[in-house]
Amino acid sequence: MIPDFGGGMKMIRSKAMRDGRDYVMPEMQRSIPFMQFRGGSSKGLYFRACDLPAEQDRKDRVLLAAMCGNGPADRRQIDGLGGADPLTSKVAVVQTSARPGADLDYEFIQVVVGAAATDRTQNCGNILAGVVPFAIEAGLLKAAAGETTARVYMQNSGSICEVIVRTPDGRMEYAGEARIDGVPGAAAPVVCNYMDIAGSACGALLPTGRLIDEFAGVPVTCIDNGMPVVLIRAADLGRTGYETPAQLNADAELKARLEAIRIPAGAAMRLGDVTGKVVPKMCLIAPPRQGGVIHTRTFIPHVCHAAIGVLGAVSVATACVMPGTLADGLAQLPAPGEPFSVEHPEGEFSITLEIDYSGALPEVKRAGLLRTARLLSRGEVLIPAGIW
Ligand code: NQM
Repeated sequence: MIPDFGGGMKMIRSKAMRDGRDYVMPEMQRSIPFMQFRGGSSKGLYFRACDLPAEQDRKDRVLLAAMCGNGPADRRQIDGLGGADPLTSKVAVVQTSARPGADLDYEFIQVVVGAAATDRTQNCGNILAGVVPFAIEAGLLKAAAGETTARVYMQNSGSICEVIVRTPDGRMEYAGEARIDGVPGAAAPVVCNYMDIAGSACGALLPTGRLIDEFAGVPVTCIDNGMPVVLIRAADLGRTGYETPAQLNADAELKARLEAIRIPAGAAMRLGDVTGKVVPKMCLIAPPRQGGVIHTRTFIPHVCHAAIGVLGAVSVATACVMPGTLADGLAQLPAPGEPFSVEHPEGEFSITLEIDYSGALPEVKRAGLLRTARLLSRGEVLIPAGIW
């Protein structure tokens, strides 16, 4: 059963000794119903929009309190439910959609680790994998018998993803045989078909208007097919692209060079001053070595991803099909109809691209991929009442 999704105030009473006598110290906390899901290779808190304040500043204060606690920036997020890592410091806010052609609206919020700040510039395809299961569990969406298909409107990017989950007897099924790299074991498949995601945050697939740019003396390809990404050949920075994330995370010189590229690249990609933002992602590319299309190491943007983000991988795969990008020449394209396998530190990420070759440049009309998700916990998160 789902928890009581009513929310509300709770009086938590504690005893304190003062002047040798017992006093009851009232401390007001507010409870908010939530669920926690692993979505793909990320993890986050999922809320119904109706259980949060409608006004954005207040909503952000509430979410920061739930994730990080009630105080200044804390890398450990010790006073909240956040996982102290960019991949586990994520929030989904879901509601039934009033838009034609959509069943659910999904707002993604990245809680910036160590900054006590939220960022909505990017979307998240991993957390999206938990949205339909959450909507079914929380009573926002009625499951069909056997399989449920829902069209999710992604508020951050203004685009649609069609999601298909298994619902035998009209209930979410989590157990299954699907495996995705970066997640141990197997689970029921969550099929995600992204439509028309070009220019999700930047307004154009090639936001600088060019296939190759140069920033801080380094050639790059800036692309946004669902996620703003700056592609750089690892060799151009004196790296192989096969280093482990731990090695790259310890590489202060590389990180400084990436940031020196990222700031002007972000401005050229129409993202403004990206100093405190989580986009664009910085992706080192190298020739494939596991039978895939290309090999990657992605900084999101200051920590090297253990694998690769969903829409980050779609943007990289898209650059691979476009002649004249930095991936052109490195990428080994699959046979027609075969998936694009984007290699990453923990394995690979397969994407099926539907491509229209009729224009001057190939155009990706649809990106299909497989994720899994699992409900991990549900209940009430408590925040100091004064914050609401
Ligand atoms: O690219 C990490 C993740 C992500 C985002 C990141 C994601 C995506 O692994 O769609 O999934 O790039 O910040 O969850």
